[in-house]
Parts: sequence; structure tokens; C-alpha cells
Amino acid sequence: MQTTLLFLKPDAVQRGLMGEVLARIERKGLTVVGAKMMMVPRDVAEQHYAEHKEKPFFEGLLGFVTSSPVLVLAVKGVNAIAVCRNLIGATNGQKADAGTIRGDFGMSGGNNLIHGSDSESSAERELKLWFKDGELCDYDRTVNQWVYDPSDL
Ligand code: 3AN
Repeated sequence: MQTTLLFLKPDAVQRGLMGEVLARIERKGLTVVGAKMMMVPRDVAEQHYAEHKEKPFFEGLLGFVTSSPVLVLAVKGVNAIAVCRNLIGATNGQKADAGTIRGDFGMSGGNNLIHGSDSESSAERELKLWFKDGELCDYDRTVNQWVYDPSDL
């Protein structure tokens, strides 16, 4: 089991896509173990995107993610990190495969709707950055017995 950090960016919230994206995550068989809506403090955005500090789009990216509320999610499942990256699709919505969130709803590389952790170390770091102790609900959905077969677990 892995837990990954996702957040629906301001464009997804403003465009009314929260329900659509949450529905895809739930229907896939993943478990939402944390959720909160917030304005992103600038220092959290800077820490989150620290690896892009030298990129030309860094300032624009910070301005974008701090411009309007985001919906932060912690999502649990077997291989949840890679499974969520597949649900999300490639960075630029124009190139992302149809069937993915960005492929179905996005037309941009910057306004690309949703973030998902890209590795176990990123997930661990990002979960600590975005959620405080006690904010996650570590439970299992009873439907998991129909989502997974014993060899998956
Ligand atoms: P992904 O979110 O697909 O993992 P990364 O890690 O390469 O993409 O980039 C992190 C974020 O930086 C993206 N989600 C996007 O918001 C922003 N970004 C990446 N490339 C560009 C770009 N060329 N122009 C504007 N923003 C970008």
C-alpha cells in the first residue's frame, strides 16, 4: 500500500472539476484518506516546487498555485503513486493521452489541473509538507475485497 499526495490546482477548482476528478479517483478503487481546501501559502508553494526554482516558469507557477484555492488530497492504494500518475497523464494537456485527467480536460502545460507525487520519496516529503499530524484518516474501504484479489495485496 502507498499513500500519494495530489492537489487539484486553481484551474480545476475554478472550472468546477473537483467532483469529476474525485469521482475518477474513487471509481478507480483508490481510497481518499485526506482532503482539504486551502489557499496555498507562498512558502508551501516554494517548498513544494523547490526543484523548479531555476526554471523560467517558476515565478509564474507560484503565482498560479497561490491565486485561488486548491483541493489537497491524500490517496491510498496498492501502487497508488504510479496509478495516480497514470490517471493524471502527461504534463501538457495537449499531449496527454485521452482518458487521463489532463488529456480529457486540459489544454496547457502550466494550467494542468492536478499535481501528483512522482516517487515514494516525493510522496513522503509532500504528505508531510501539505498535511499536519492527525489530518489523515488511515482506514480501509470494505469494498477493497472486491477491488483487489489476494495476490494484489
Ligand atoms: P508533472 O506535474 O507532470 O510532474 P513537472 O514535475 O515536470 O510536471 O512540473 C511541475 C509543474 O511545473 C507542472 N505541473 C506545471 O504546473 C509546471 N510546469 C512544468 N513545465 C512547465 C512549462 N513549460 N510551463 C509552465 N509550467 C510548467
